[in-house]
Amino acid sequence: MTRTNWTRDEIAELFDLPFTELVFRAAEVHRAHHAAGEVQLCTLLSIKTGGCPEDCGYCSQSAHAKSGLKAEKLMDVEAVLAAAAEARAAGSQRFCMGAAWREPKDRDMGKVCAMVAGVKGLGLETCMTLGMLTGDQAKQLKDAGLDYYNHNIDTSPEHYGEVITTRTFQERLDTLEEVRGAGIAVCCGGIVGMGESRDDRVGFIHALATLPRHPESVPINALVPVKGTVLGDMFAGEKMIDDIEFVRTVAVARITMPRSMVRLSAGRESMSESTQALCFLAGANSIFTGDKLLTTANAGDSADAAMFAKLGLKPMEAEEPMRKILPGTGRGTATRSGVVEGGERSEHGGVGPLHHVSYGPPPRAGEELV
Ligand code: SAM
Ligand code: DTB
Ligand code: SF4
Repeated sequence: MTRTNWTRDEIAELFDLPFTELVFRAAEVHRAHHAAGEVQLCTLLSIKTGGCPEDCGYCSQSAHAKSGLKAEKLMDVEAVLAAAAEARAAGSQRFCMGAAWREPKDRDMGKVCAMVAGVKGLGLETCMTLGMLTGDQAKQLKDAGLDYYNHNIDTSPEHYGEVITTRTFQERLDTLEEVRGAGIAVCCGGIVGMGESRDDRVGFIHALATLPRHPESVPINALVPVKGTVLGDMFAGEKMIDDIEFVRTVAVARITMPRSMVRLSAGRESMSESTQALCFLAGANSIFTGDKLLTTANAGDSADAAMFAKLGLKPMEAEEPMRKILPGTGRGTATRSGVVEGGERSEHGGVGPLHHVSYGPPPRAGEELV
């Protein structure tokens, strides 16, 4: 039974564990629910860049920031599909499309839904992040075939107002409820290294781990300091978050949300391979691939292929554990062999550069995920 009744004290105690004990426990939980040597590959595309009316202090795309980013119009469907085809060729499993909107306008929904249907038609999982949604917009996205919606709480309820003033923490939760109500899987996480305290990191994980149902995906971003943003300028030249504290956050997310995919998201470009390896050991099992996130640089496929080879990691091909029980997905049980019992064999993976690295020894026979 997955717990959603974690207390803040329990989460604080996990953070306080000796580091090696915490990572060991997280690795045990990881192995009980996931294929520990497999990492899911996702690719991001900014389908509508810049000019956002929100004032998120970390974001290059906010109209309040002086990042020098030029506001662009919503991309054409064909251009999005071309980028998705490229991502698939590079071995990505999921294509995540992000728009710098407070919320989508109803007049944009037709184009956005066509993007979802088209990307899905290429055999990729789809994820969108478009800001706040009404119930009706969430339903339209679901009908178009959207698998995931990303909407982050970003930080603890207490720290939230220090980072964003134009929308509330509660409004984020309301959109998450609309997404759930429409039957779309939830991707929800946040950012560490925004000047928050340890107690805020406890509150951040607590808010996620006590949602009525855990998010299927939990992206943990390390702040990418962008010049001209409030937070980028505040932390210019400083180390935003200690590596060990970052790994602790990943480990606590893994322990408290055992079946969720924990994504090592923004900030990898400036992270050492050793820190990333510790994150994988502590239960991170998803990354963004490619040279670019939305507007900032990412590690890049060749660096990741080299890291996967060095660490003996393998791109994930099986369906993740929480989705096989999501109503209406028709998915079966994921196993280490990539076979989806009672469902179809995953059609993803095995095609891109990251699939051609040497992965180390195969899993032992009979070892299954659940
Ligand atoms: N406008 C939509 C929204 O805010 O929900 C979608 C796009 S927004 C860029 C998606 C997420 O990216 C944010 O919630 C935040 O967690 C993350 N993000 C944005 N800028 C970042 C940065 N500089 N460093 C780390 N994460 C960042
Ligand atoms: C998430 O939590 N991280 C991704 C995705 N969701 C949309 C975005 C990271 C953005 C990093 C800053 C940028 O490239 O603009
Ligand atoms: Fe806009 Fe999203 Fe950036 Fe906030 S994070 S400024 S809502 S694009």
